[in-house]
Amino acid sequence: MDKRAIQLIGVPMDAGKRRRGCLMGPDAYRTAGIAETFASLGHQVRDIGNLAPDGVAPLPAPAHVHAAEETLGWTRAIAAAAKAACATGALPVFLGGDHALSLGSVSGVAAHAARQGRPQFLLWLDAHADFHSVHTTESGHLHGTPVAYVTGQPGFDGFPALTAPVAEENVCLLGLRSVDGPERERLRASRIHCHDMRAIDETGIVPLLEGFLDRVAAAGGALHVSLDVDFLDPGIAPAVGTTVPGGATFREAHLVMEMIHDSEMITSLDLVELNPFLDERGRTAQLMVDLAASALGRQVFDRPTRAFG
Ligand code: HAR
Ligand code: MN
Ligand code: MN
Ligand code: MN
Repeated sequence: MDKRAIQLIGVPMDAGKRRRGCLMGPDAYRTAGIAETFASLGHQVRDIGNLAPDGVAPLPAPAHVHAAEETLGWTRAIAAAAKAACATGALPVFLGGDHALSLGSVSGVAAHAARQGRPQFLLWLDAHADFHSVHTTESGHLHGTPVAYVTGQPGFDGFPALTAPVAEENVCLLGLRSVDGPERERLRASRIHCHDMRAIDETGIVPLLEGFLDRVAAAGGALHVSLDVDFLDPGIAPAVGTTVPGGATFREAHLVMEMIHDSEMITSLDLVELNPFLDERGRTAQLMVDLAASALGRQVFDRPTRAFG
């Protein structure tokens, strides 16, 4: 991979759900040496520190929705930081924080891609589909909504109007094993590519991901990768509030990241849902940093760039 300018953007947010602790995520990644790790791969790293949410006026949301205004304030601040990072030519890495941060990161990077005339693609590595709207969520947890928001689904009144919705057919959800009823029906009616854990069991991860990366390459797209800790099996990644058994293994996860690296198409990355309060001696934070390193070029032997597209 070409050496890149990487911008680390700390997002200490907990607003996307009721259980607290993800706000410690950015410092856990720093403690695990994320900046030094990327620098050791030859990249130029700048850590801009932590963002804070914008102040906002009250938002019309159903009463059971948790921290709607705070989430909106974060969305604005994160989207602005995403656009500013992309404008410098850097590859932003968002250090979460819970998955509601992707309301801002993905909408921000997609606005930048649209200005460049490039289609935005989104790879969502997660046990969950995160395809609720403010009106369909039963838990009221907005970390379960960003895929719906960034693809322009209805039900986000009061949130920033999307300048560049991500086309449904450019979204790939990989690792699914916990999808709610309303999400399933809307996903079925959409053009989003969904690969559950059974698909991974049956064919392995390679053909599923290859098909997607081929489409990104053929379109000359920008590629945002959103890595939720709960994509991983809880046995290797305990530090998340929403563990679901049967997740990606250590090698499956690294292989995904290595293929992303070989495609040379990644333009932005989220590391989300790490809850250091639930970790065991930093092992989950360290694994997330190591996975990010695989996506950005760490490998035993160089391989030729894969002929995607
Ligand atoms: N679908 C459930 C809900 O909406 C759980 C969502 C959990 N989401 C995350 N991120 N942990 O994927 O409440
Ligand atoms: Mn998620
Ligand atoms: Mn999840
Ligand atoms: Mn598919």
